[in-house]
Amino acid sequence: MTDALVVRSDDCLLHVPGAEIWVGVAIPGTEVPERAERIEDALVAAGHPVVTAVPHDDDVLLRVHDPGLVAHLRAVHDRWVAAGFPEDPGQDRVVPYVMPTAGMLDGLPEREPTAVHAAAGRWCYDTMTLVGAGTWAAARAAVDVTLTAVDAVVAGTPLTYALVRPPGHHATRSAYGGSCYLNNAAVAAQALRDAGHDVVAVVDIDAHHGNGTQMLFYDRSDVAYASLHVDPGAGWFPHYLGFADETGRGPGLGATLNVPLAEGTPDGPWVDAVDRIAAWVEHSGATALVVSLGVDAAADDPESPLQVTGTGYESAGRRLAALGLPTVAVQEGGYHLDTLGPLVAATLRGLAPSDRPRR
Ligand code: SP5
Ligand code: ZN
Repeated sequence: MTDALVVRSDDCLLHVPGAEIWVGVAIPGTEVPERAERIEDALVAAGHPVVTAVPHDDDVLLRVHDPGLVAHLRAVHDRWVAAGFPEDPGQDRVVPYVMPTAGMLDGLPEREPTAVHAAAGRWCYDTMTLVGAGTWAAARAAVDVTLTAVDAVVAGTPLTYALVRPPGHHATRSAYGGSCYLNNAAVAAQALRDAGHDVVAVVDIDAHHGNGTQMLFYDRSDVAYASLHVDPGAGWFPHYLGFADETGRGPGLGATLNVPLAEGTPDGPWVDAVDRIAAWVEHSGATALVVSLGVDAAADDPESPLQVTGTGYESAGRRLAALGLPTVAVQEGGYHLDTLGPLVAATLRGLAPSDRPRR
């Protein structure tokens, strides 16, 4: 049995969300550094080989994201501090207050506000995703972890796992949100394309729809995106995207698949949805696979109403492993600290190459 190669970085611990502003109220952040520590502990205990990320330049990152978003994230906390916001009004993290929605601008260009309290809303779409002192370093380190995991797969390792945080699948080309700043899975897909894979599939098993990844590739036929997730129409983040009738656009028509699931969905129908997605990927022509591996569909998870168990996650891994594709798994959500490590381990067990049929 070939265990997944785990790639990690100490710098991924530097982002401390502190709080999320939800319906105007500050609640404790859920996407905490201890998540990564718990996952690493579980994977070390399971015997996975572990390596530390190697620095990579901004090349792939700047083709996935608007350079303006990248520049903003790099600088905005320093600007916030320089403007005195930690002392007055007493907020040490960047929080938006005006976001220039399409309804506000009505087609006029988005300007770049000089005032940082205005600029804070220019590149984000929610109030849940605060920027603190270590946010940029952690998000950028997650990209290095992801690209190191891609490199290993390109060099012939069949399965690698990028142990990253903050997660990425809600980050769009030009906006962060949903606890995500830079889209790690999209970076992986683009890097695999650049390495010569003509079609790459991204399968997103996080409990939430990966709206960022979907829209980054919505017009493209070379990256196929499929997701199963709790029905956004039932009141779950990201609310506005992830519906079954979103199937791609223009040249990308047919290269997006959404399987929204009812609240309370347990292992049986959840794994059936993974099966349906695996069959779709098989017909996509993909020669490499990125798995957006969120474990927040778990029964104990506080952030979703799905009821998946470790057995379900291992089965999902096995179904995807049967595709026989070189695979980069990238960590997304998962917030129940006592179970998320074992859930990731179970998924990687299922994904392990020894479980793949010989062809
Ligand atoms: C990567 C990932 O899993 N992001 C998911 C972010 C979803 N956050 C939405 C939070 C909605 C409000 N939750 C507060 C519950 C208060 N009881
Ligand atoms: Zn999630």
